[in-house]
Amino acid sequence: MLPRLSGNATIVILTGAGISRESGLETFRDPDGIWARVRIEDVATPEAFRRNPKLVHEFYNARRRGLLDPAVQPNPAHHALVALERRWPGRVLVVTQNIDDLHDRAGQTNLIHMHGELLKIFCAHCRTEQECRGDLSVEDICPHCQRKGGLRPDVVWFGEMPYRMEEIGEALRDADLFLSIGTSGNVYPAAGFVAEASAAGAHTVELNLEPSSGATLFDQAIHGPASALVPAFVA
Ligand code: BV8
Repeated sequence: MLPRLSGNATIVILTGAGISRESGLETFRDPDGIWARVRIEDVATPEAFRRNPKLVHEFYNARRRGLLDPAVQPNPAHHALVALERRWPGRVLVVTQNIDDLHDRAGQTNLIHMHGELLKIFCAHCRTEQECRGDLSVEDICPHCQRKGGLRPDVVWFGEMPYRMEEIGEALRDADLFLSIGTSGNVYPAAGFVAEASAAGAHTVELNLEPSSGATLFDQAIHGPASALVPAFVA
């Protein structure tokens, strides 16, 4: 159950791959996760894309196809966060590290995709963004600048700056409650949000299958599957 908060309290929620696991998407650092079968340095850095764009496209094309599988749908954890946003008189901001669109599909409106979105691409030459629901290849030509080889997934790779950090920082400074859901707490700057929210006086809670790397930094930690924990916690 939510802790006692004033009616106009600000709630900031960080989500990670664990919230989408029960929707059928893989996590990264679990024993059966993505980084157990591919190396970060091969597929999720700007250098990897320069070295072998074909391999990087194949990696994201497969994940895009997986996301668009009709069996992959928002689960009760995504829906519970939407219900919270709709009923809460104060501000609810969801900051997701996930590049899937399951929060969007569930109906979350106050949402920041800090690591980008799998169903968007941009041209590295002219920066034009567009939606993408099919496969991408090194042969594709940007419809805006007509140049070849620049189209890339609109995701934040290691070594790149996550999106909308200023807005996130402001929200963390205003937060009365900070919830971290389904993240192992290994990737910065997101892994540092709990300390920022704590320093600003927020009550901090982790909801995760198991204790994360930063579990001891939270005021409260509850462990179990997100589809059960989140609806119960935000009820
Ligand atoms: C930056 C691309 C600055 C998109 C991803 C040394 C020290 C400190 C920092 C660094 C350092 N060396 C490098 C850095 C910085 C680096 C970093 O943090 N590295 C780490 C590995 C040490 N960070 C960056 O590079 C970031 N940028 O710092 O910019 C800068 C400054 C100046 C100039 C330029 C730049 C960029 C980070 C973005 C990386 N992009 N991927 C994609 O392909 O998806 S990271 C990848 O990890 C995903 O995006 C993912 O979102 C992110 C976090 O993972 P999690 O979501 O936590 O997933 P994980 O599998 O780890 O955990 C899942 C959890 O769920 C588990 O705990 C599990 O128990 C739980 N779970 C499972 N099932 C369930 C469940 N929980 C509940 N219910 C269930 N059913």
